Amino acid sequence: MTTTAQTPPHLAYFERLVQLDRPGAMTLVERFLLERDGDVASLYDEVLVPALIHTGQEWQEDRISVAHEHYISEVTRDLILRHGPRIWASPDAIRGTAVACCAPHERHVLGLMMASDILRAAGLEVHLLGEGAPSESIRDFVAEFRADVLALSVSLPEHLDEAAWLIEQSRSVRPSLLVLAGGRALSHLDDPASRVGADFVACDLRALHRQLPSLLRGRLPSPS
Ligand code: B12
Repeated sequence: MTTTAQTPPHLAYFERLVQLDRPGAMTLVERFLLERDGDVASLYDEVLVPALIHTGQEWQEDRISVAHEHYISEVTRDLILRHGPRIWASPDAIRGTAVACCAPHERHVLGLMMASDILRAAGLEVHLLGEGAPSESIRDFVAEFRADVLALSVSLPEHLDEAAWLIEQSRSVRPSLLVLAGGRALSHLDDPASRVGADFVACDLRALHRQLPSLLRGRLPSPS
């Protein structure tokens, strides 16, 4: 593929990384952010997420290798870590705590990292546990640190039952917990929140950003 001025930014980003042009991909992202007044949520929604989905298709159709797909994921992880903090609320605006993790056995963590940045922008201190923590340990962590919010990500349908169990367990030790969930496994369901017992499910970051103020209202001190 040749990239032109009309090439959608996610494909231009993907193409840079197919050529192992990491500096080029980073420059493209910087330019995108400059044009969007530093809107990191748009960077996620319009560049990084569709680029990852495209990467999955290219991998499935054997046009890129597994190693290449890992490389693209890792560069994308670096970019989330680099640009996400631009939108975090300042430390004096923190008014609640969230624990963010993948469902047990789930390794797809990039969506959770992006969602965590949206939560941090809304004034939550997010303790990101990432992938691989066992359910009992997550439950105990939620209780010990008196989390206000549990943010859970589940990409593979075979992890839905464990996600539901984790949510039930976490609620049993912390009844006031607000449970937010997202991830590919929930995106095709008719009633995803009931399937896992979450209060709210968002499969795109705009929906999360829009709904957060009303979801948090009454649970956390109002922003001053
Ligand atoms: C990168 C990747 C990997 C990487 C993950 C690296 C990492 N550190 O995250 C690795 C290599 C580990 C991997 C492994 C596997 N993968 Co994979 N992977 C992908 C790929 C290409 C991108 C995933 C991604 O980051 N997507 C983008 C994110 C941002 O999307 P998202 O998670 O849905 O998140 C969005 C929303 O859902 C929401 N959200 C997410 N979490 C949360 C949480 C909260 C609280 C909220 C509010 C919102 C929210 O916000 C995000 C932004 O919009 C996808 C392709 C695709 N279509 O996604 C395949 C894909 C998901 N993988 C797939 C498969 C099959 C696998 C493996 C089974 C392969 C194998 N044989 O080993 C393993 C399973 C590992 C496991 N146990 O989890 C399939 C899944 C098919 C299915 N059954 O549904 C896909 C779709 C590829 C394909 N086309 O076949 N994978």
